[in-house]
Formats: sequence, structure tokens, C-alpha cells
Amino acid sequence: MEKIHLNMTSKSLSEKIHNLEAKVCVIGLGQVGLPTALTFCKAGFDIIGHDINKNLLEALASGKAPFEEPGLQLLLDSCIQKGRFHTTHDLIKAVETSDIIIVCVGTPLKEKIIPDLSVLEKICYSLSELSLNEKLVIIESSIPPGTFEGSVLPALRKKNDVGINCWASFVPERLAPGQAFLEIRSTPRVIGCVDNESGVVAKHLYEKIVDSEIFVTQARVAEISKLVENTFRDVNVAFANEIGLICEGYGIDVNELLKICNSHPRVNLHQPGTGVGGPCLPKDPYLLLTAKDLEQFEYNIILQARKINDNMPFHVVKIVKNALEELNKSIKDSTVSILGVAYKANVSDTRFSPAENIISELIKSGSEVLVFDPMTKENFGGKSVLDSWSAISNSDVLVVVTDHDEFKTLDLEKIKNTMKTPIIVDCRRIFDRKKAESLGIHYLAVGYTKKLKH
Ligand code: SAJ
Repeated sequence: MEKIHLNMTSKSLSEKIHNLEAKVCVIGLGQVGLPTALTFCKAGFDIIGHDINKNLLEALASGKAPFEEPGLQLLLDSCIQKGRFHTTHDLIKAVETSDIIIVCVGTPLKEKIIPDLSVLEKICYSLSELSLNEKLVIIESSIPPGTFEGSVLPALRKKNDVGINCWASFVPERLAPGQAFLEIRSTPRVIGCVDNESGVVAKHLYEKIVDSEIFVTQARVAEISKLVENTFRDVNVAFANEIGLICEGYGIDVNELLKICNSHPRVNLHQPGTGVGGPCLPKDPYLLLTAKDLEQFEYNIILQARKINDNMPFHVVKIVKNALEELNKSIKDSTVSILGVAYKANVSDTRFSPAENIISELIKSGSEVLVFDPMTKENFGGKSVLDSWSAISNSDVLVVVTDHDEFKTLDLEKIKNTMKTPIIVDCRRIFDRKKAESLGIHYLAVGYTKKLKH
């Protein structure tokens, strides 16, 4: 434990954490909350999870993982078996019987770009009505800068002296779905707070599950750091996409270019593709830009990146259309097979997936759209089929939208022989381009459309 002078109350909570006697309540058992809850449970804490989603609680009560995540089902089984993981619909009971409350609820957007903090606000209101004596409240949800000091703390302070008889910190989640359990442990964590004791107690808690560095900083720095990380990724993907468009114009393959440019010690270009999806990256740049007192600036790079990434699904459809026209076919009477609707490889999550706009735009253009994704039944209005081959056979264009492992072993020769017109638009570069071309497949990708436009 860190050697810092703590008052008696925070010392006793730190001791409870040290001895694994602190009871942890996790509010919001989604893709962040559930892996977090189970990781604390594995570390030896008793957990009570709360969520408003009855189906999710029922699935958990029957021992079933409510979504796909490597290692989730196994860890859930073991935590339930040890009798240390319980769930409840009753938020007040969950809070009152716990020493630590970790809030992991979603903070989505409304009207496309305005943060919707209503769920978080509701929870803060419930907490404001309770005694939080000797408890630590942690917010892990992504929030616009200023929310912790401006909304969360005032609510908690209604009946409690934060920093004196209870503690509060903002600890942004940093895990990528698909590798949640690995990243909870291995990624450095950031603790944001306004008083020292809250930072120290929160650090003691996270030291129990994090094998990496833990930074303690101002709440506002922590809020902004979270949003900047995801905006960094969004802007980098947009830059890669723009480079892809430039390569199409010059008639070269962007992947050859990436290989060469990325051999430079200070260049690390991302992979162009269908744009950016998922619950965080398309949203967090807007959370970052909500500060009213900064309105006089123009955020050209960040907003432009959002536009570029949002436009990529429409560009993919343009590639499909042009490829068909070159072979004297019309998009209107063709069958397009879509492999993958999840927003990224090996996850079942389809939130903000670029697949949605690709499929709806193809349908609008009059194509028959066959959809297969081994991870999810979502089809965004296309026709679901049972497996990859049911989608590929007799189709005119195969569009790889998501690079699930299962797709990477599909045999190119069989693809060539079973498709009506062998056109592949490989948005994730899962196939060997040269092999596909040597088999006579019309192989295209974002950043490789062959035709010289200049
Ligand atoms: N993508 C590309 N090209 C690339 C890399 C990614 O097109 O070169 C696309 C992906 O296909 C996907 C999207 O970007 O559609 C986002 O995928 P991702 O793996 O980059 O990120 P997420 O959304 O799964 O998780 C991110 C992570 N943030 C960063 O890497 C900075 C994760 O650490 C965060 O915890 C998570 O957001 C979150 O919850 O905020």
C-alpha cells in the first residue's frame, strides 16, 4: 500500500481493499462493466452487479454470458461457482450493501452528435439520495470534459463529504472489445480525481487488477485523455482512408504503399477500409468537442476525420457499382454477398457498424443483398443466409466487410468457381491479392481499384 497520510475512514477502506474484504458493486453490465466485474471477482472480491436490462440479468442468473467475448463464459462459470458473483435489479440494495460502486453505463449520442448522459445522470441522482459513508464511487463511463466536477461530484456531495467521509474518482475504461480481459490487466490506467484521498484509495483498488502503470491525475485530464485516445485512432483511420482514396486515383495498391511508408521509423499508417464503427470511436470525438468555452476554435482535423470515416461505406458501394459497370452489369440486377456485419473482427457487436450503410445503400440501388456473419444474426435489412458459401455462391460481388478469422480460410479457387461474376471487394485485405488476380478474380479494395483516374 502507498505510504501517504490517510484519514482513519479512508485507511479502513484501503485496508478492506487490501484484504479483499471490500464488496464491489458494478452498475451497468455491458461490454465494459461485466468484464470489469468478473476481473475484480477473479482477484478475490465479492461482486454484486446491477443492470436495468432484465434479459441480461436473466441470462447471467442462468449462468449464460450475454455477449461474445473471449474468456467471458469460462470466467463467469468460475465466479458463479465460487459464489462470489451476484446480480440484482435493485440499484439501492446493490449500493447500500457495497463498499465500492463502479459505474460502467453507456453514454451514447443523441441527435447524432450531442452526448446523451441521461442514464449516468439518473444513477448519480440515485446515489445523491443515499449515504455513501465510507464508500468509493468510480465512474468508468466516457464523459465530456467537465462532467465529473460539474455533474457527478455535485450529486454525490448532496448528502456526503467527498474526500472526507467518502471518495470518488473517474477511471476511464480502456479495454477494446475482443481482448477485454487481456487489456483490463495490461493497459495502464488513469485515475482522475479532485482530492488526494480519492486518488489513493482508487489506486489501491485498481492495483488489485492492473499489472501495468497507474497514473493519478486531475479529473479533467483523465476525462480528456480518454477522448483524445479514441479521437487519435479515428483521425488516424481517416488519414489512412484518405491515403487509400489517393492511391485509387493514382492506380496503385495502398497496401504496397503502407508496407514501404511504415518501414520509416516515425511513420505508422493505419489500414484503410469501410470506415470506423463500434460504440466508442464514432462517438468520442463529439464528446471531446462539447466544451462551450472553446467554441471559437474550428476543429477542422477532428470533424473532417469524422466525415471521411462516415463516408467510407458509400465509397465501398461506389467501388461495387463501378466494378459491375466495367463488366457491363448493373448494380440493380446483381446479387451482392456481404461477409461480416460486426464493426470489427471476431466480435458480435454491430453498433455503428459500417455494414449498416453499405447494406442499405446496396438495397437502395436495387441489389439483392445476402448477408452472413458467424458472430451475429443482424443483417441490416439484407437477406441472412446460413453460411459463407450460401452467400458467395451465385453472387456477382463478394464484399468482405469484417475480417472475422473464419473468413480468412475461404478458398479463392472455390470462390472463383462458385460466383456468378467473380468480383471481390476486399475491404479488410484478408485475401492474397496476387493469387486472386492470377485466378482471374476481379479483386478490388479500398485503396486498390486499379483504374488510373489521373
Ligand atoms: N479500424 C480501421 N483501420 C485500422 C484500425 C481500426 O478501419 O487500422 C476500424 C475498425 O475496423 C473498427 C474501428 O476502427 O471499425 C474501431 O476499432 P478499434 O479496434 O480501433 O477500437 P474499438 O472501438 O474496438 O476500441 C477502442 C480502443 N481505443 C483505442 O484503441 C484508442 C479501446 O482501447 C477503447 O477502450 C475503446 O475504443 C473504448 O471503449 O473507448
